[in-house]
Amino acid sequence: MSNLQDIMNGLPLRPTTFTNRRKRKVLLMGKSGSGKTSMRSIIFANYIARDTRRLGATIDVEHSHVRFLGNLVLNLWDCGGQEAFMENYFASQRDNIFRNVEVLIYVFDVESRELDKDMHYYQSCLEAILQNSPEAKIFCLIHKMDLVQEDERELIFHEREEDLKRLSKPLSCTCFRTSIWDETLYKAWSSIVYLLIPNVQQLESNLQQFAEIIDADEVLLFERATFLVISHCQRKSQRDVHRFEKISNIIKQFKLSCSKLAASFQSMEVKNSAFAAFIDVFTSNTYVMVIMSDPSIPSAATLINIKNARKHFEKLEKITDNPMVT
Ligand SMILES: Nc1nc2c(ncn2[C@@H]2O[C@H](COP(=O)(O)OP(=O)(O)OP(=O)(O)O)[C@@H](O)[C@H]2O)c(=O)[nH]1
Ligand SMILES: [Mg+2]
Repeated sequence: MSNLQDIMNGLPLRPTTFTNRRKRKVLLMGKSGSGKTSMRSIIFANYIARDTRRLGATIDVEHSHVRFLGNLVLNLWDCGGQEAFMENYFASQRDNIFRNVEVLIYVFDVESRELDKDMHYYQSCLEAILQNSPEAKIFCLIHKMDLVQEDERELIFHEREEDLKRLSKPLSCTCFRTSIWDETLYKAWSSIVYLLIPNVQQLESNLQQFAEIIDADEVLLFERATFLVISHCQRKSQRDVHRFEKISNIIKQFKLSCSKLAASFQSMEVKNSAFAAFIDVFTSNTYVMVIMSDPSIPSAATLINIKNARKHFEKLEKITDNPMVT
C-alpha cells in the first residue's frame, strides 16, 4: 500500500486529441410543459424536484454553459416548447438552432393528450437534424413516468420506445424513462453525459487499475457539481443495478441539505458487517466512492490510498483540460 503513489505514477497518461477542444451543443426540445427546464434545473442548477413547480414557461431559447470535467463544456439550449416558438425553430431560426448539434434530447410528456402532435414535432426536429447535424446523437426521454401506475410503466415505455425507434429511421435514438421524482433522471443524464466525456476509456482503465491496487469491490467517479456518475469499475457483482443513480440522487440531496446549513459536504463513510463505503472529494472536478468488503483492510488504509491516488487522477484530468474554444 505504501508504494501506491509510485504505482499510480507509473500508469499511462496519453495526450488528448484536438477534437476534445470544444463545447458540446446539446439541444433540449419537446412540447411546452414536458419538463425540460425542470430536469435541467435539477441536474445542473441545484434545484430540488419540488422547486420546479414554480418554473414559468421558457421564452424562446435559454442558453446555459456548464463546465464539466476539465475542458468539457456543455452548451445547453433549452428550447421553449410553446407552438409559436417551435414553428420558428423549424422556419426562420432553423440553421441557428440545428447547426453543430452534438446531442438532441427530446422530452415527451408520457401523459400528453396530443401524441400525434408531439410525434409530428419530433419528426420535424429529426428532419432538421438530418439536414444540419447528421452526426448528432439522439435521445428521447419518456418523462413524468411517476404519473403512470407502477405496474404499467414497463409496457408503456416499451410501446413508446418502439414507436420512436421506428419513426426515427434512418437516424437511431436511445430512449429512457424518466421522472424528476426518482433516480431515473440521473440514469438518463449520466448515460448522455458519459458519451460526451473525452478520453473516458482512459479514465476507466485507470480507475480499474486503482480498484485492483487497493482491492476495492467497486469504485465510482462522480462529477462534482451534478453528482452524475461519469465512470465506474466493478470487480464484484452487486445486486442492485440501479445503485449508481440512487446514490447520485441521495448524495446530491444530502449535499444540498448541507449547503442549506452553510456546511460543505466533504466526505462520508458508511459501514456495516458486510462492506464499507467511502465517499470523498477526489479531483477538482470529481468525488470518488470506494466500496470495500475485505475486513482485514482498515479504513485508514483506504483513506490514505484515496488520498494518494488524487494526484494521479488530477494529472489525468489536466491532460484533457485543453483551453476552451468558444
Ligand atoms: N409529475 C411530474 N411533473 C413534472 C416532472 N418534470 C417536470 N414536471 C412539472 O412539469 C411542469 C412544467 O415543467 P417545465 O420544466 O417548466 O416544462 P418545459 O418543458 O420547460 O416547458 P416550456 O419551457 O414551456 O417548453 C412543472 O410544474 C414541473 O414541476 C416529472 O417528472 N413528473
Ligand atoms: Mg422550459
